[in-house]
Amino acid sequence: MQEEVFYSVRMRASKNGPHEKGGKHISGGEQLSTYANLKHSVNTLLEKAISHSRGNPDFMQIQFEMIDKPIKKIQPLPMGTHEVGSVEEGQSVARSLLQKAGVPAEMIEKAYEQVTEYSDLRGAILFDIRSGSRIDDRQQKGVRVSRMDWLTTNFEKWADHYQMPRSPRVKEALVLATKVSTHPATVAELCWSDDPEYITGYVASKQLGYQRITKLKEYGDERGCRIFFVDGLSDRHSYIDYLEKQPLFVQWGEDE
Ligand code: WAQ
Ligand code: MG
Ligand code: MG
Ligand code: MG
Repeated sequence: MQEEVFYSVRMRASKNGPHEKGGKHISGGEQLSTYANLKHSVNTLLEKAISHSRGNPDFMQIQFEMIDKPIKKIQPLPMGTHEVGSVEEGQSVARSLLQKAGVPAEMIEKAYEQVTEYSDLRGAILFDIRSGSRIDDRQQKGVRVSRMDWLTTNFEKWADHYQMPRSPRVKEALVLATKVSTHPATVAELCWSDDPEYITGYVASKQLGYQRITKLKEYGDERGCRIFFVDGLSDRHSYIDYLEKQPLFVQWGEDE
């Protein structure tokens, strides 16, 4: 696989104009594809954008570019699921997991105070656990993690083994969480979807793994959240460069 040439394929879609002109974010997606598979990749992303629960986009862009670096392979984070009965219970589980991962309690509260302000980005925000402030300079865009994927056959083996749905959403979230948590400056991640029908979210970190929480918002709510809690970030630019540019495949087990 390492000798094969791969392409990064990215999609973003919005409504009421493009994102940079104030349009509402509908959907984004990123894949790694061989040349032979590009048509399929582009189609998958097109399909994702035009049949989205956040609405029909009136702007969409799909691009691909060849990757000129070796692609790293890493094991998926271990996974756990917390069944909760209410948003309040779910959010309290999330807070205690973040604390376990090493985010000080007062910094968790500071981040939550800012959550609604950042709920309609198409990327993630970087939150510094020392200063208690957002440290990326991406405003309404946020930082979009890219150049990562998980071969479908290997993901489906993982899903069957853990009795998880073979869902692209779970695959994409676990790929992203695995990539983000692998960087030593990442303390933890907090995420829930901006899709109105999807209420399960997670807290992830290198030591805790990927901890799913079955209810982090109410049905119908289009406010999502993606925060990377970071510490000791002397070089913010190389961190963002890792998130956006380091190509990486998640691979479970030993097999190809
Ligand atoms: N890089 C950075 N931020 C992203 C990316 C990305 N590649 N993709 C999405 N986001 C941000 C963006 O602000 C979205 O609005 C927000 O995250 C939510 O994205 O185990 O579906 O794709 O059952 O709607 C987690 C639980 C599901 C899955 C998360 O997020 C499971 C989800 P969505
Ligand atoms: Mg999306
Ligand atoms: Mg997604
Ligand atoms: Mg979404």
